Amino acid sequence: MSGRNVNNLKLIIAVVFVVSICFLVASVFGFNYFQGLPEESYDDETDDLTVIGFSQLGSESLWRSANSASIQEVFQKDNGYFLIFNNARQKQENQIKAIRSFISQRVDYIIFSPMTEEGWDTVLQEAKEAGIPVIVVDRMVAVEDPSLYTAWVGSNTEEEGQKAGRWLEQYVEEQGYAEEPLNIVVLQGTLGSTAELGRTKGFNTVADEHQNWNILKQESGDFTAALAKEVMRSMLQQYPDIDILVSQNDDMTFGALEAIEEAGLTTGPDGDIIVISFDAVREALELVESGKINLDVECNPEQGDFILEVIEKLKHGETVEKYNYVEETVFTQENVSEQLPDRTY
Ligand code: GYE
Repeated sequence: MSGRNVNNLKLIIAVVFVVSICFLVASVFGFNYFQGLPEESYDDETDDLTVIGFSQLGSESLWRSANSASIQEVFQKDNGYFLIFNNARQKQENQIKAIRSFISQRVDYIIFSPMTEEGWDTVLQEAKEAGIPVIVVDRMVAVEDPSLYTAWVGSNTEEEGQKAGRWLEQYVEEQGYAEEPLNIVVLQGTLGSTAELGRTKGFNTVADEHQNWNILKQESGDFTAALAKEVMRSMLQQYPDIDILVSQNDDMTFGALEAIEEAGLTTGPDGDIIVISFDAVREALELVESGKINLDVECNPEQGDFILEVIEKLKHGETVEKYNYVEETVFTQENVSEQLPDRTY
């Protein structure tokens, strides 16, 4: 054998050795990390605990962070639970992967907040066949067979959209320009998500009753401040005469307000543009109080206790309601100050 071949052979042996060590380490610590599966796993210690796999769709908004925190807070070890949390980072394929890994880990319950409504039939069928109850939270799934999930906990987003429309109706009436042409732009959330579909439908139902409400444009800002700022900027260039902005979440409102200010315009009860927002997180409520946002339609992210109640009932063999709506209200300058001291998110 030539010296060169001997060196190549040594190199190959070294590579095989290093790769084997990696696999050994992987098998000791579990393959999850290497497969991009949930960061946390569980073992024999969890024998007495109820194991929950929770697939959260992402972390696009303040609302979402509050929602994750609310669920993480209730499913704790001292409460009898072990929670495997997976953040899908805004990708449905990651959610499907996470749910499959929960099934293969044989969790007791699966909780998941679906990114958009379509495309869940197959994976939910797999969960059903494995005998694992699924609790859908926040957004809905559009599946052919509703028995693919046990219960749903969330907000009535269509009603939220309607509340926005009814408030606007009353407000323009009080201001004395109910009969004048009103130019409206809408920043929509992630297209195809329940929050976008519901809020769009609910608001449009009211808008359709008014011939003088001109919806100039509806465009998605994907529930994020950054994209909404860009979209708002181009809407302002395209339509110099916007009277009303309907922004389907607070984060998009923050971005849009920056674009509006940069265009030299003002917002709120004393401003150029009426602003309607959704979610009612603390930072946005402060802007309601200071007069930059006219109306914030509340969407309650604190779903943890409701989900706990559903799972506790299921654990005790009780029947549960299929659809569970959380309570919500609306905020304007008139009532916001009472709420602010108690707002934790
Ligand atoms: O309004 C928004 C979030 O699905 C209700 O998703 C939820 C929405 C919420 O990113 O801020």
